[in-house]
Amino acid sequence: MKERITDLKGRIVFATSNEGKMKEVRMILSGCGCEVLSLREAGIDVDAEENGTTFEENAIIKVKAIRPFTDAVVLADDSGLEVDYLDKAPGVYSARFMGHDTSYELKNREIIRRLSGVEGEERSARFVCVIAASLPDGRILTTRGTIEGVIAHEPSGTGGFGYDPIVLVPELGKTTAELEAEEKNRISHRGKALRQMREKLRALGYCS
Ligand code: ITT
Repeated sequence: MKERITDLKGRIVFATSNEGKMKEVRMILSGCGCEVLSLREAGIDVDAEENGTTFEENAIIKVKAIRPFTDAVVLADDSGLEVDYLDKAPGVYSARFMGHDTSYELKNREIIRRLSGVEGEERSARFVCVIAASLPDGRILTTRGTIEGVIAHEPSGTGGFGYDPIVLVPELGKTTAELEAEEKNRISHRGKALRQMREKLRALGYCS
């Protein structure tokens, strides 16, 4: 087993290899009084098998896989897109939908295609994010955030990542890929779940 890294006090290791997530996480946690390290920055190279059937299970799998390698607080995000008309698919399989290496241009087109002829409220969908924390004392915490939307008829926007170009927020008349990064983080599933987790960590004295 790899050596335990013990000099990570005042630090949070965020267990993701998704650059888009990591960028948002850094913004949402900015000013929290902890240095936020990606796995690469923490020198940890572990890829957990996400074989859970819920966002909660997978987020916990990710933090548990990293716990043996550090004394820092470990956070992970398991997230995805639920499309109601598709029985909440791709859901926990969002990253693997049509294969990990398939471009999001194709994945997004395919979701739009599967909804052809479907109109109005029947196009409802949401992004879900569960943040798990593994604390140095062994406790596990989770928080959950969602943002409701509808699947757009055409992809639009270049911000964010993944399915952002096809998730239209009706109140704003924009997809989440058309929002400024700050605006997306203010209303997003990830912003909501991570701010709740920050509150919990603050109450326990792990960050400010
Ligand atoms: P890690 O497990 O390393 O964190 P991952 O991308 O495999 O990276 P998930 O298993 O949690 O992470 O899959 C999340 C997928 O859900 C992500 O790859 C996108 O396809 C989608 N997704 C989640 N949040 C999103 C967002 O804010 N905007 C667009 N797509 C999002």
